[in-house]
Amino acid sequence: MIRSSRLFVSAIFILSTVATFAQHTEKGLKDFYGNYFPIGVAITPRHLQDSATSAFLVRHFNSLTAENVMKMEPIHPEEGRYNWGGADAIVQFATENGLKVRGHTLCWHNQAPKWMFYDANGKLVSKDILLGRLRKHIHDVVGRYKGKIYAWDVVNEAISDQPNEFLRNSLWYQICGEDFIAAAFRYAHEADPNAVLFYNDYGTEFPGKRDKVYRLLKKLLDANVPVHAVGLQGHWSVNDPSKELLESAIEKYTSLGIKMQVTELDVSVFTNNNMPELHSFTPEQDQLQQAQYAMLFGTFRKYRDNITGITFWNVSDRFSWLDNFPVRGRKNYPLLFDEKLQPKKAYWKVIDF
Ligand code: HAH
Repeated sequence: MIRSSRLFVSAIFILSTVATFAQHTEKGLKDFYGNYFPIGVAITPRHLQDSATSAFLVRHFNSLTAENVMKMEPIHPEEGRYNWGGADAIVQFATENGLKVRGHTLCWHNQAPKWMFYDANGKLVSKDILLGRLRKHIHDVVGRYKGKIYAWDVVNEAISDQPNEFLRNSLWYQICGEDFIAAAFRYAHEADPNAVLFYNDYGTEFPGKRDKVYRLLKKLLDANVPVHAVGLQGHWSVNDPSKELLESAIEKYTSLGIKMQVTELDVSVFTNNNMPELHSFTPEQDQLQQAQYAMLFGTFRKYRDNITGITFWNVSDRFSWLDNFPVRGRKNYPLLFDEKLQPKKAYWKVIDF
């Protein structure tokens, strides 16, 4: 009797050890791409407080980006005051669990604090003052995570969407002209000479924007500005981009001799700005999304020598920034995991090669 219950206890022990082992070794998305490139995801520090979500992150991803907490306004809301908490938590979690971190972003026209551009009398500051503030910001943020954040989106979205305009008419541009771009890269390189420095933008596959991004990169490289790579945000849809446009963009950028990443991938199921009558993921959307994800990852694999990372913008269809953009309150289903964190059909397409 004693002997059989001991046997029973040891059997349970062995089974539970095997189960734990299986759980830890269950393959995730990143494992299928181990010989290709890291697979990342944009998160908020809150994801790390929930053990089921953090285990899910570690299973599927080997790189993290902060969706918001490293942006200029959240991290540096007043001159001389920083909110390090969220950024520190993400970097610490990544370090403890062996994930890489991409920093996002150091110089952008959105989510930049007002104080950066104005003096005490509410007047726009001079170019010298603004560049001094930018330098201080970049040195403080990049310096704090030196050696822990391997890549930075230094400048985000500086190119204009207007057909007859080259650079976006932001406060950065109004005050500094185009010089703020080269300056931002130089400051980041001073602060961490080993960090890989990116110019990051959206719509980078469409010929008008693509040619402007190419022109900017070429100009920076010709002037020996330390720009090392281009980030295609990858806010795409079930229709866009086509394989042809994606390939021609990849070839055009990499002809400059720089690396690239897809930094903010999602595939919207909508192709217009209408509010649908039905808030659900339809079988037609599912089919189109599977095909689009299969095409995208097939292309990424083909260009593995040039592509050094793919990062998803948000974790699962439970929440996406696209639930509120460009149409507020329109639920989207742009990611590889559903609202219960289960893999969608598109997931199986992405790992089927
Ligand atoms: C991105 N912009 C930003 O890089 C990222 O920081 C943010 O969290 C979400 C999306 C995409 C974008 C935009 O800001 C304006 C128009 C189109 C696309």
